[in-house]
Amino acid sequence: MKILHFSDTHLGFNDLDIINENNINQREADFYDAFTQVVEQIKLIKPDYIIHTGDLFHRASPSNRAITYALEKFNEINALNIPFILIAGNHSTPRTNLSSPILKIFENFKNIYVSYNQEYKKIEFEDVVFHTLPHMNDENIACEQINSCEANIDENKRNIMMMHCSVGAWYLMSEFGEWVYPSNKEYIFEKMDYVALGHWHGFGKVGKYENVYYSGSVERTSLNDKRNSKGFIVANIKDTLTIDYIEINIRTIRQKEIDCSDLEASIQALDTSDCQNAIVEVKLTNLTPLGSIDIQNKQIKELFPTALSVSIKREFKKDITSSNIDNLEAISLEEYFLEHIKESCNDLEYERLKQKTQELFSKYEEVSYDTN
Ligand SMILES: [Mn+2]
Repeated sequence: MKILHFSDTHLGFNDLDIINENNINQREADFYDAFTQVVEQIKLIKPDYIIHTGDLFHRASPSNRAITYALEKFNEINALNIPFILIAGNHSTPRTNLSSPILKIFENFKNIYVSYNQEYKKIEFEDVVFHTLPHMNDENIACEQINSCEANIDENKRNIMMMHCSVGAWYLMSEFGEWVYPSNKEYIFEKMDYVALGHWHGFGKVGKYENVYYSGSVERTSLNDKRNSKGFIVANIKDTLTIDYIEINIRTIRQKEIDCSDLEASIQALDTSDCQNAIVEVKLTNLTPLGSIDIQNKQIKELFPTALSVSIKREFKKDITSSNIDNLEAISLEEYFLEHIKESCNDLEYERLKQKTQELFSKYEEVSYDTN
């Protein structure tokens, strides 16, 4: 039995304020592209079942575009005649009982089975039972629901558990309303053929369990997520379980460093060949306060003309204590300017210009004082 497991597709997510040629936020389009790649792979792999372990949409009330896109793709999946089972994650679960869960829109598709009611739901086929535990806002209710799950294990069929949670404290995402699976219930995992997890955005096996996996997200919802590998799982359940992780192509993120103690050499040595269309993060290191003023972000960005975006972080020299940075604030524009001409001319010329500068600056101060 071949089960294709993917998760955390976060349709509708957007970031970076970059609009593409179709007038769509480029990062939002990246998420649609990642989802499309999985659907194309589903058509090739033709698994027996498809499962999605939550956070289909980024928000509980997605945009029209995200909903329209999802309906188009779900139509394609539905036409394959492969059962597709989905559970709600924390992002697609309303926080109050007043709003209607978005996954309800898939109720009328013939081959799509959704679980979103904050309770255990058994989805059963001839040879397999999917024990679905969607995101639950209330931990006490969640415990009872886990008990129902255990009570429904069918010895004569394959048993697959589907959840959107952190197993232990290791897989928390620092988000609102995360559900931590109680560790005293982990023994249930051993009674399952496969435990499919969502919520954690990296692919991986959970602890000592050979049958418990996060498929990871299909794109990064935060630039703190530096993973360049995203994809999905094909779980083959025969006498033993085999797990194949299949990568998709996603927007790359690159981290570069420019050592400002020798700016020119460092720029010269910079390899930008892997930055095409990438999200680039540049760290300027060994900066001095005055040196930092001289380096403009624009100048650094121009080093990566083919990147999608460039963000710059400035890191000051380690031996410069905060008091030196305080000094920077204390340096007036006048002093800074004088320092600059001192570097560029001889002493005699400096004295002459110094006088002139001080004259001009005092005049400027008078003017700005008057306008106040
Ligand atoms: Mn997620």
